[in-house]
Amino acid sequence: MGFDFLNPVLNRGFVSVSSKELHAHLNGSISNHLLEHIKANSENLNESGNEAFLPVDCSGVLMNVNNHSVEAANVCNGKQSDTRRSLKECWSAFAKIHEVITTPRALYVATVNVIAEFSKENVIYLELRTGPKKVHNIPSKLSYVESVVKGITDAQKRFPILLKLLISIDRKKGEKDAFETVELAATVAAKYPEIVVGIDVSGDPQYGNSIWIVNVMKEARRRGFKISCHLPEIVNPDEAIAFLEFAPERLGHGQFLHPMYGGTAELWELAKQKRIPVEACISSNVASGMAVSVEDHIVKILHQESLPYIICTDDSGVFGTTLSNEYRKLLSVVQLNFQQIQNLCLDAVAYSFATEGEKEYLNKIIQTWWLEAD
Ligand code: 6MZ
Repeated sequence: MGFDFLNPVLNRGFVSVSSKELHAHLNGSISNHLLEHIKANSENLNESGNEAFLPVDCSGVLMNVNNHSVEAANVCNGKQSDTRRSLKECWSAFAKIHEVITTPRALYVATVNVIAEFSKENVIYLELRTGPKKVHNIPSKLSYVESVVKGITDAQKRFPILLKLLISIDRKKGEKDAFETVELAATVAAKYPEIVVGIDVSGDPQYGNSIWIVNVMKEARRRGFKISCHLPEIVNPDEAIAFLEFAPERLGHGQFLHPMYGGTAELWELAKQKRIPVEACISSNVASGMAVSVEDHIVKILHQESLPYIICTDDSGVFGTTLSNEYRKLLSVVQLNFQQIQNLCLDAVAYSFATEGEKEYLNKIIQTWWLEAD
């Protein structure tokens, strides 16, 4: 695969430290601004030839690292402010978004613009994840995924960003639906092997017991998928142990791994032994009450214990955040020097679901940037 499409990034002269996003739910990443646009234009969006890309104003988001200052304005298309929502309120926020994204065109427009927003923030590698839905005018789950893939393919041509898709299993929908989702993912991956690379296990953690989820993950792995699995967002050490024993490639959240936050000593020992990279979503976890404050977020302990983690947004639209903002929060509780920030960026590449060739290239870009910035 050629990487010429990333050249414009090299010429920007500025670099965001937050250049890779590995945990972003598509619908949860839709900003208010974008959702309002789609709502207001729902009729027109069905017309072909309608301009799908909205102008994205991310002024101030780029970080100037030439003077080693790591600051970013927290402004990106309606994502100005951190939004607090209880976990329960999160699910109704997703439901409200799902009520708007009800046509293949709306889904396509949402996909390209979510990507545009990440790209404008200098994200050069993005793994989006989404759960296939058959709703209103989206006739099948296959057509849902195909609209997303079309959005990804078109955005890939337009923006200097390498894109992958993870298909989400919604645990609330149960075992049968989960196995069907893996089957669907395999069908789409056969057609778009460079894009559809993984399975995400997410959804409301109050539903479903762990055993069937482990079996579904086994099947996904057998089919050749990489797996990112949300650890329960409620205290549930038994389930977390079952997930860690299975050892997905990455874990979502992980606040309750440590005994200080509700985990057991056994669970924490297992986490240290397995060393599975944790997708740390600081704003999301604080907003939804999983972590009391940024100071109390598990990422601080992961860092102290030299355990692997990646900084991610989760649902940048729903929680009103950006990836730069997440890095800024990390830096407010963890002392990192210039080299350590670069290492975090390189770690994110290592833990990504990109191919070895793509990882090599992304690493080269990052090293060139930081060399020039140093
Ligand atoms: C668990 C989450 C989540 O798939 O419609 N989702 N699942 N924990 C979270 N932390 C807050 N954030 C998002 O994106 C929205 C869906 O992703 C999952 C939920 O199932 C939510 O409905 P898509 O693109």
